[in-house]
Amino acid sequence: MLRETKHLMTETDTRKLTESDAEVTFVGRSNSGKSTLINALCQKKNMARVSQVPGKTRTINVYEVKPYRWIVDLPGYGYAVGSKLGKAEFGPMIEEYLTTRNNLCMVFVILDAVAGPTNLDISMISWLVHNSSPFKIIVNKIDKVGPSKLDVRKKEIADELMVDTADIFWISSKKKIQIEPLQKLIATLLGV
Ligand SMILES: Nc1nc2c(ncn2[C@@H]2O[C@H](COP(=O)(O)OP(=O)(O)OP(=O)(O)O)[C@@H](O)[C@H]2O)c(=O)[nH]1
Ligand SMILES: [Mg+2]
Repeated sequence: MLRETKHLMTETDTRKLTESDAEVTFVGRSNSGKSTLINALCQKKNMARVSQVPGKTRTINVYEVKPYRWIVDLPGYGYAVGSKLGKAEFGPMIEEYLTTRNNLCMVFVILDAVAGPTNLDISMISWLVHNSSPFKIIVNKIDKVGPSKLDVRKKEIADELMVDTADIFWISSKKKIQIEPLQKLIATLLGV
């Protein structure tokens, strides 16, 4: 479905991005697993760069599923070294990207199952609601929560976010748990 995805461009300036027909993006805390998830979705080992060190993705990385149909990997927030936080707290590059892309059809907000929603995640979600941006919440790294504790953890996170557990994608990018429903949604959103 998303297997033919290729790296298209890397930019530090959102104004240099060309037009797409449809794009989806991933935002979240640094180290929440955005790049790992993009690789899992596209069945790649090393297309998007992953690291043990937070702050790996410092640029906007565009991956092309089909011509003009994009998956965009953004820098993580909450990793302030070398970057001044902007007024929306998650950095000017992210905010500019989110406000200028005409064909952005979904923002996936990735949370870490162990860390749960941080203040920055909550402010990102509030910002998206406020700006009427379509978004979905993904909780990644569920493999790090013991199977016996998973249901309780899901309820805790959903309650903190004031949503239903069924409204969240619960996944593990590393162990490839529940990747397929997300692949299908992205393929539909991008019309591929
Ligand atoms: N256990 C576990 N580890 C994961 C999972 N997804 C990602 N990781 C690990 O989390 C670390 C960070 O992953 P990245 O994909 O680089 O995270 P990122 O959100 O792109 O980080 P930045 O680029 O810094 O914003 C790496 O060591 C990954 O192997 C998961 O589902 N389970
Ligand atoms: Mg990354």
